[in-house]
Order: sequence, then structure tokens, then C-alpha cells
Amino acid sequence: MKLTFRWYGESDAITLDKIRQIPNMYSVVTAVYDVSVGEVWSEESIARLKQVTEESGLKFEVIESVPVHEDIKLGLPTRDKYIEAYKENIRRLGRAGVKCICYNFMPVFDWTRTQLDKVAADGSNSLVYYENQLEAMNPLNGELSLPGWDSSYKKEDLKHLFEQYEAVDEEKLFENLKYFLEAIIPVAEECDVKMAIHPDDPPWPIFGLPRIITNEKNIDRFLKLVDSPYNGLTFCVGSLGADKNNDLVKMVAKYTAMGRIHFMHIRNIKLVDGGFEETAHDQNYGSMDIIGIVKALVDNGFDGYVRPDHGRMIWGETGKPGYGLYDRALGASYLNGVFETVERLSK
Ligand code: DNO
Repeated sequence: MKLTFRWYGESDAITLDKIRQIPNMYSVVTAVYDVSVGEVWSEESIARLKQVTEESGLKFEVIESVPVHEDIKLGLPTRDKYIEAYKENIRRLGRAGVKCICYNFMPVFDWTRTQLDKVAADGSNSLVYYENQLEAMNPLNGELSLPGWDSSYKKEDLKHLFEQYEAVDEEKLFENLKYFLEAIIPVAEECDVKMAIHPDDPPWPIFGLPRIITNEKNIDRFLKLVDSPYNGLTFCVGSLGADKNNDLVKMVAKYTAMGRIHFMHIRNIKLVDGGFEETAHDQNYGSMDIIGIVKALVDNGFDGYVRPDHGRMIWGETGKPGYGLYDRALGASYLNGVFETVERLSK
């Protein structure tokens, strides 16, 4: 596996100098943040990211994310121009040495939590999702904002988007995803860039909006939409694991054997009545079988990218919820240990 770490570019308080000191660190996972969704990324911005990353001794091989414009997900006539821009981004990133692009196909909102700083018994705090808190949230009042959400939407835009999505059910969303993949995967093949869709987090519809990358059946269907190794997955343990019906060890083994997992997001969550809580990465703190998942990867010859995912806030650190340094670095170290042990024992 190739260990990676998400880096929010030169304005990130967690600098490359710090990231490169984490044992076994291979590449950053980053993006160009100075353009709106749907635009072509400038060659200069890409070159700059590559240059500073490589100067620090790290690789520039994984992008998270090139976001997909809502018109593509909605299947509007204007989608074609955004798809052209998307293809151009794949070409430009491929030329810069990028090997894997993570993206998602969640309508309007990316990952969603109901509280960002739930304090645990040990004094750390983390992100949680409780059904009853979600029911009390109204995304249309424009006041709600979460770290994963596009904050450029105004109240009126959101209302309009919700109205447009009334015509899009799961079937329609699958159709729109197919149209998108049929256009971009040939370009990804040509440029040797693996596309890796991120599952929906949480893996069920929220606020009445459809979500489709949620379980084994739907992922099987997704992979067949365009049956190419370039049409692959970011397998996010914490996202898919929020649904207890998902057998993650089985899914990881199967999709790794198929050569379709390009990127692993590995973190732990604890399933509780009516929701879940993000915990330390270590096996015994949450409900995920982290060791079983790593074993499924190793047994099936996984050689893709792995990153520790959301961390808790510990040691008084403040910053972007889920994306502090300390607990993600502990997560990285834990994952190194699990991989090393499982690899060694499997020889
Ligand atoms: C959350 C992240 C997601 C992910 C996107 C991919 O922390 O894993 O926001 O980057 O869904 O497009």
C-alpha cells in the first residue's frame, strides 16, 4: 500500500514539513481550491501544487476531489460543457503525474454529520451523526454549514436545487452517472488516471435527496456501468460502515480481487442507537473490523493508496473538523502497524 495524507494546499495549517515526518508517508492527497465547481483547473495551479509537494519529498499522485457539477448529477442539458471541463481536468492532472482522482456523486451535500465536536470521556472530541439531530436540521434555512459542503450555495440556490432534484430518483441518478462515466472513463484510460468514486456518507438518502453509492448491490451496479479498471472505488470504511448491513471485509476482498479499489479511506466509527460516532482509528474503539479489512486487502494483493481519515481533536488541537494533524497521524501510524503485521504474518 502507499500511505497518503490529505493536505488542503498551501493555506493548510498542517504543512508538508509536518506531513512528511509521519513514518512511511508517500504522497499527499490534495486539490486545487481556487476555482469553482465545474471549471477547468489552471495549469499554473496544478504545477505549483506539484512543485511544492515534490520539493518536500512527497509525491503528487492523488487528487481528492475533482468535484462534479450539479448539472451533471441532475442530467441537465448544460451538463456537456461541465463534462468537457472535467475531461480536461483529467488530462491536465494526468500530465502532471496524478494517478488517481477521487470524486463523489452525492446530490448537493457531501459528507454530513450532525455535530462536529462531541466530547468523549477522555476529553477528545469528534464528529457524530445522530438521526434525531438530523431531523431537527433544515438545510434550506441557509444557516447550516458543514466542512464537507460547498459553502458557495446561497439560500435561494439551495431551494432551487432541491426543486430540481424532485425529478431525480435513484434510477435517474444512476442514468446520469452512467452518462458521465461513459464520457470520462475513456479519457481516464488514455491518460492512465484511475477514477475512484467515494461512497455516500452516510450511505442513505438525506433531506429527501437520493443517494446511490451505498451498498454492495449498488456498487456492483456502478462498476458495471462502465466495466473498466479505470472506473473504480475509493473504499471509505467509515462511510459504508455506517450501515451495519454492509459486510465490509467481504466487499473489500471482492473489489480488491477485481482490481477496482484504487484508494482506501480507513477510519473507525462506533455504531450507536440512532447513529454513529467517529472514534480513534484503532480496532477496539469502534465497530469496524479494521484488521479484517487490512487482511482482506493484503490477501488480495492491494497496491493502491491508503489514507487515515477523519481524526478526533486531541491534545487541545483546533482546526478543520476531522482534519487535524495529531489524531490523523496516530491513525497513520496505527495503519502502518496493522499493515506491517498482517503482511509479515501472511508471508
Ligand atoms: C470527507 C471526505 C469527502 C470526500 C468526497 C470525495 O472527509 O472523505 O468529503 O473527499 O466525498 O469527493
